[in-house]
Amino acid sequence: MTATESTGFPRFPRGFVFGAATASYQIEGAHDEGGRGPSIWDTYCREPGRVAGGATGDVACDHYHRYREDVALLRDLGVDSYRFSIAWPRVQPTGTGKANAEGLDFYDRLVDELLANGIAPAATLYHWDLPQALEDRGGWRVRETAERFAEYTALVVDRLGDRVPRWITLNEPFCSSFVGYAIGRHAPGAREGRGALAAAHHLLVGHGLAVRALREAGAKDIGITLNPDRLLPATDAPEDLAAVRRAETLHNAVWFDPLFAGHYPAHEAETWGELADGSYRRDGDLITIGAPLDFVGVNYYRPITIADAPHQDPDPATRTAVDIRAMESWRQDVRHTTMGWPVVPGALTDLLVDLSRRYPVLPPIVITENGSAENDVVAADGQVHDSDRVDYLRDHLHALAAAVEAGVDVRGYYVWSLMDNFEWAFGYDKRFGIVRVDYDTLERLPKDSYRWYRDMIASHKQEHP
Ligand code: GBH
Repeated sequence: MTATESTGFPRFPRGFVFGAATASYQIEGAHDEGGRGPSIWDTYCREPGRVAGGATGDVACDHYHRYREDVALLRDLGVDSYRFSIAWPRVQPTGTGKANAEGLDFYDRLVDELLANGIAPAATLYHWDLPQALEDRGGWRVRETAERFAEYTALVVDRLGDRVPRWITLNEPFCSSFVGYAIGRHAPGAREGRGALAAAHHLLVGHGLAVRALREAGAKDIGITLNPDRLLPATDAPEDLAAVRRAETLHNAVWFDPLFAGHYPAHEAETWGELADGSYRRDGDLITIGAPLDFVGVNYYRPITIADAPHQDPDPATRTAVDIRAMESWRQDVRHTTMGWPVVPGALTDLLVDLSRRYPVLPPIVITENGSAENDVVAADGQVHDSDRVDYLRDHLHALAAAVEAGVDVRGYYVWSLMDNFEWAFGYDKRFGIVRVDYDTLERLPKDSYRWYRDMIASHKQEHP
């Protein structure tokens, strides 16, 4: 029996990358320092009733000032790579024009600190914090934002390209478009079907233009992070199966088809009616969007059970987004995290096997987020014994290893998240970290899950010296 078998750790091939992930608005704070301009999340958080407890990212984890301490935590964890995001409004406070040097300086220091500690930076260019000034001109509803995104990307890669070995253009464009513009649970909080569909397309175009800017600057390991969902029908009734098909278009096909198959989904019209014709789409866009990638990032948390629901919203695209969200129904047979999300590790294996079958030209997969929000408590011994999170991570890593075993080309795994942080509309109520953050003192406290992940990485390194 090998060391790994005796410890029960999942096993991965040599060269598999282990990491941890965060995002700028969720951890940085320092919202008005270093010349940073306001983002759509600064605005959204200030609108009454949008975010639980009226929370904002003004201070968050104060990572902007404490990044050295956070990099030390990453070093002790033993990760190969750290996925963070760059705040566009730090680099361009109004989303256009020349770079704000002070903003880039922060990421320059962070990148150097990571490299000095033997950790490979993986930079996400857009994790939802659009400069407010661009939203005022239409945001992702308009093509101009895609063009601005490519210019911003060029400024970033010009400064950091010599030291950042891995790039991610967008994080979960599904959220930036449908959750932001149709469901309204993310900034900018709109409820417009057409706006959301235009946003989806412009995000994809922006991604393609950014890939071009990165390649022109000589960047190598380039990908996009998506959140494909494993969708299960509540029953075998034809209405539920049709609802699953609509949800497939919305959650999966509208992203994977143009990126990896060169066309928009065939069933689009069934989902969005006449809005699918897309006056915002231009000849040549699919070529731009389909620029070859080195990997596809997959964020995975839970499967979604879909049941048909009565349609209420008159706008076909808003209706699909909103109704499908309403269709999520809870399973009674499994544990749920504090997000209310069912814990079904096997669905990760199935999702990945399915994706790789459906898209024969899919590039290698990297899991760019996976983790769980749990009811953490600081015990009498001063520690957080988050055994539910340890179980979640262990079971999902085993499920991932099973996908690799089944022949899926998976190259890495980033846990969400390095530390507790601003969980968007849920504010600070939900804790996803493997490190606890005390929001009064801003002290960091590694949890049991941090130690479990550290030991798992160490055992992998022992097996593959
Ligand atoms: C990821 O989103 C994010 O990339 C990350 O920033 C986040 O902290 C993490 O997961 C944990 O949530 O349908 O209106 O209720 C995961 C996708 C997006 C799923 C928001 C839940 C709620 C929108 N999530 N969504 S709504």
